[in-house]
Amino acid sequence: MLLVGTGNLHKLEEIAAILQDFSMEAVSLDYLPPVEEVEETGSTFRENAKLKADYFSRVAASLDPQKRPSWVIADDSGLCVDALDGGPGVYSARFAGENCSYADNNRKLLQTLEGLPAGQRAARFVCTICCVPVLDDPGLEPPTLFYCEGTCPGQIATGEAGTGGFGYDPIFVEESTGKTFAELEAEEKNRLSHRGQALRDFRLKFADLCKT
Ligand code: ITT
Repeated sequence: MLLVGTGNLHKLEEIAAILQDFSMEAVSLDYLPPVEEVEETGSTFRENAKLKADYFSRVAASLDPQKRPSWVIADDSGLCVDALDGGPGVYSARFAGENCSYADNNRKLLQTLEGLPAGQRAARFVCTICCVPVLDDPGLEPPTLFYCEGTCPGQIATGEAGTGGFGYDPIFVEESTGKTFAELEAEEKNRLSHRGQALRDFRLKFADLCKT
């Protein structure tokens, strides 16, 4: 069983769709006893993804062995804008302040880039998945941990367009389609997105690991 360690229901929905026909049953955080919110103190996507995956793996290890998931994945992701030297990056969720809404973040980003010409609005979405085994599994020594990454290039629009997706999707114009992520069908976003790429990478690496 694979535990998908995210408290973000939009991410969960995308991950569930991409892992639909995965070789292992996938469960969400609802499967665990109530968990705390993990403090994302890392300065990179990898560090934060590992913090989350390690924490959920420890909680999962406390479950009855018959009910214990054997693997955990956690996703740390964000939007990196060239004109902001890669920001907001790992601070994407709280760009406009602690407990801000997606709309606050979008407004703040549009305002920050106001007046910047098209050629200088380049950005990319990044997703890092950290996959860890649930600790104290005697069959896995030493613990195998691996990372999967996906990057999706585009531009920050000058206004919002589209109603799909979540977060920065209405203001992120994906490079190959010229549409915002919020204008794409969910399947198309998953085919092109940072998260879709990272999860396809995960599937390959996981399948390889299972072979050895
Ligand atoms: P978990 O840590 O529980 O997974 P979170 O929302 O806090 O949920 P992150 O710390 O990884 O997750 O922050 C990711 C933020 O980056 C997210 O809140 C959005 O603002 C943005 N983001 C990531 N992927 C996105 C996507 O596909 N579309 C739009 N915005 C995205």
